[in-house]
Amino acid sequence: MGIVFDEIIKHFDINGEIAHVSPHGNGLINKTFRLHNKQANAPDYLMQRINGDVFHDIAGMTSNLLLITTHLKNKEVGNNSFVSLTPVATHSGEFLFKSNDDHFWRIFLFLKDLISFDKALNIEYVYEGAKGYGQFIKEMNDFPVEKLHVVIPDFHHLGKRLEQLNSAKERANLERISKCSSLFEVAELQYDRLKEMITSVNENLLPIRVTHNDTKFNNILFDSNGKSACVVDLDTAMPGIVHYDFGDGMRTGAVECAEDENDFNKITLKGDKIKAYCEGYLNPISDLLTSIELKFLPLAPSYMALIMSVRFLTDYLNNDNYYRIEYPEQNYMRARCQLKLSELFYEQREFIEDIIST
Ligand code: GN1
Ligand code: MG
Repeated sequence: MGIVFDEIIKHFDINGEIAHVSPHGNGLINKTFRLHNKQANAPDYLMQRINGDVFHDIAGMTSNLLLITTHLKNKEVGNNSFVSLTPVATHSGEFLFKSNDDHFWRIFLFLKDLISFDKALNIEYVYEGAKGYGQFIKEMNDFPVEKLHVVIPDFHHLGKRLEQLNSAKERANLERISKCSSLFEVAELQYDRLKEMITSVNENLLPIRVTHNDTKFNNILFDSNGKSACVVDLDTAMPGIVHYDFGDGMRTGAVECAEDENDFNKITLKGDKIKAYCEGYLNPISDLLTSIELKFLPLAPSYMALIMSVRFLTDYLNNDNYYRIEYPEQNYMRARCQLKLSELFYEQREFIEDIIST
């Protein structure tokens, strides 16, 4: 991609000497690279180019990152398996560097003993991944949420996401619109089914906490014993409701299929995974959640799968200018799969309620 990495790396306060740079991870928004150190006794690093089309408040996002990682660092003591990300400063003490082509870059220490997975390997990983995200809520519970910037306003506001879809429809090409017409109908139906929760969210009836807001299964790192050890990708960590994290984690961590599963028959749910996810997530925070939070928790996976579907659909109609795609119809496939999951999770709401209440 013609990036002169050395020109960026040299501005950061790193140890050793970087031998080579390789692409890292499966994020859809930022570009991520691993910096491999030449010196065995010096660490590797993780370098990211922040997507400025998506993130307009990069200063606010970096302020959040520093506040959260500092807070989590203080919690590491006595918490032997849970670690925080470590951002690396530039020589002038900033945690960002702007390159000549106006891109923002940042660097973290690379956590070489920890690993992420796009899908849970087995039921223990479902439990542990969920527990890691629950732990994040717990550790941030004594942090003053008002100190955090709202990095992307209305990020998980379903009504506004539907409005964006409707305005994308007005501009989209007819072929794409007609391909999606049955999805539009199902999305509206799901929206109506979730109305009570949506109204409660819009009326601010649910407690605002520090939430991660992007709890995909691959944003949790595991140690070699399969224990969740670190929550990564804090870009959208900001004030939110616990349902965003619980729901988003469930739609990726407790399912059988990929986010863009093409084979409709493979889009299924299994009770044991849902159960493991609920139990893992609630383990660290069962004493913390209020009755109104618990009331809407069973609808959260359906809510989050619907919002993802609407966002993927919007991007498909906008000719794929937001999410990274690997094949032409990927956003359509993602939208179709997430909509199906929204329906399936809705059917599981009583099952989830039973697990939560026992
Ligand atoms: C994006 O880049 P990544 O994979 O961390 C998106 C999330 C979506 C996710 C869907 C800022 O996250 O909201 O859930 O893709 N992040 C942003 O896979 O839009
Ligand atoms: Mg992300």
